[in-house]
Amino acid sequence: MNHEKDIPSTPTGMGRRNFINTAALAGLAGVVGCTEKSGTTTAPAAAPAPAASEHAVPAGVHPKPGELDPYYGIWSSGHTGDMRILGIPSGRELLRIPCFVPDALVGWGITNESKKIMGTKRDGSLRYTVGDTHHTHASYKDGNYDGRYAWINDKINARIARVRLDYFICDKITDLPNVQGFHGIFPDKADPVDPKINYTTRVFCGGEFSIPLPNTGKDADKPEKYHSLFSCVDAESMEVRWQVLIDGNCDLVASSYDGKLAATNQYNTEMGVHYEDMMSAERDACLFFNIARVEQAVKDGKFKTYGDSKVPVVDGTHEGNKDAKTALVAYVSVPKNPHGVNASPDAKYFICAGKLSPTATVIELAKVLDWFDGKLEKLDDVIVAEVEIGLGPLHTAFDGRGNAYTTLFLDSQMVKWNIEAAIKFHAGDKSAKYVVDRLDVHYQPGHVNASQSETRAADGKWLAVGCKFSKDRFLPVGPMHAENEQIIDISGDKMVLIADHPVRSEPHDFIILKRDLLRPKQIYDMNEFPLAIKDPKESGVFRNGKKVTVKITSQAPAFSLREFKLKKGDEVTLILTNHDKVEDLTHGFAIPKYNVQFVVNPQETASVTFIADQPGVFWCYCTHFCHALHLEMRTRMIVEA
Ligand code: K7E
Ligand code: CUA
Ligand code: CA
Repeated sequence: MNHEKDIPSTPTGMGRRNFINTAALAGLAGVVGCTEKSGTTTAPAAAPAPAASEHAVPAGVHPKPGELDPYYGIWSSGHTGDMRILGIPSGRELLRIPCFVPDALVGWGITNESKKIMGTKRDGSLRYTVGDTHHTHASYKDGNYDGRYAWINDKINARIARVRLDYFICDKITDLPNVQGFHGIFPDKADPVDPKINYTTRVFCGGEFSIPLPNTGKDADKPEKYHSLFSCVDAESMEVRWQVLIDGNCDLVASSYDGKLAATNQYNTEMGVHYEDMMSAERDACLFFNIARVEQAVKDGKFKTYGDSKVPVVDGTHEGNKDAKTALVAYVSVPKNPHGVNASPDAKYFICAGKLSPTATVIELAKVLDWFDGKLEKLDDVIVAEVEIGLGPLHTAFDGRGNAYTTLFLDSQMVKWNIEAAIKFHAGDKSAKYVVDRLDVHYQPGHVNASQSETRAADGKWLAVGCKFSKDRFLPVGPMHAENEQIIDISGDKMVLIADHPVRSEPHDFIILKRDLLRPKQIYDMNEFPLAIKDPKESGVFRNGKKVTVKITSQAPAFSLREFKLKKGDEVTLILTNHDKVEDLTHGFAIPKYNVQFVVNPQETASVTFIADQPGVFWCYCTHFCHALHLEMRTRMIVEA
């Protein structure tokens, strides 16, 4: 396996050969471990010398059969509109939670319950069948995840979905009024006023595309009418609490640990309509919202509304925020077209990744608060470092030991850099070596996150990198490739690439949290469902003119009704309650030719409504393998002509 002469060295000096050796060693580590344990002496002949790795590959990277991953990963899916749950570090995908887009496995978008969450038109059809999820974050308590909720954005239709992390289901979807291109999302971590509230009560949402407000089609050519809104959604009610009208646009969003500040990066301070215009200025901005002041302004009635929306909109424009002592928003100048903004786990800094500038900018939050209090004269002084890290910085993760890990899209690299050293360097100490390590990734990374990264409990064990291109890493499967998510061990000084995982396009953001922070429930509580059929004896066909209700229960391997009769033209609501109590004992319900398919998990109830427009005999069958008699688990729907 001597390919090194075909493989050019990368410009960084980190030879591809080195990389390949490290990866090969990682792949073989498990084998070596096993042979040692079992006492055999057959070491793999091709194993490179252990010296190729700076430190040992930790055990359990790929769990053995039956072993569990120590972390959950919560992933956005991109244009499939769902949320994905992974085990980390194995990268094994465990679940897809449909949110914005119908899902045939569970019947999302088919059942009445899911349609109600997704939203329907007058005729009962879904309002939208497409989505584009980018950013996902979970609720906090005391600066760490509390396992209640995760939220995820839909960029296309400006919707935010909440996922309950007890059942791993989407339970609410909210539209953001007057927003297009809803992109960044971040829950708050505390209340800025009430110190007793040390948990998430708000979710901040950035509107990326500026549109004429109100967007009636009359003002397309009036640039002064174009604005973006920064929105705050109530974590419990999921109602939009308020919005802030800003100049420029919103991209990514971050929140401070004390609850006092939220931020959004903006790449289009130029208010350009074409990309050349959007990159014409040398600097753009990172905006800081003073949350307590925004909420006070809303209380004081200092807001407008737009169009049909009743949501209060306060003024966050340059014009309305000139005086620091009353300003709701601070516009901090940062280099050209920034992308990610991330909060360091020591609660001190926000890091802005430069994207079109090869820099990272470190902003000290205490100084931002000083500026709002009139104690810091020049807003520019909130920047405590602006240092070169490489080409195309996009997102940053943290290890809890003072280091930041930023994706370099153009360099196809991860760069590990030390925040305090960068601050020293920026202050004039040119001997401060802030770049600690660089590692080639494959290829062109976008999002990155480390285990527990954006919490006070950042533990610096694993880094996942979402590489937008996989090229030669996997078997070719036609023009579109899987993306390559890479797992990197960051527990030592050097980053060590451990594994590649193909993922279906295209996840953006993700978080990695310790598995004991979630407390998943194994079966549903039947009382959560108003339509639950509590006793199988309540099953039957109940007619009210043309409206018919069919009540069925399931218990392996049978449905409670062996058949049910309908008349052509009936409007049928079929309710199914699963009476099995064993975890994972899910049943499906499919009606041929009626476009009906859904599942009911243990103790769950779901319903569907349809018109019995095709006469005949239809074998409704269980779609989910549940029992030795799974294939026999059927009921006859008889529609009389
Ligand atoms: Cu989070 Cu991809 Cu929407 Cu950056 S964005 S990569
Ligand atoms: Cu019930 Cu298969
Ligand atoms: Ca710009």
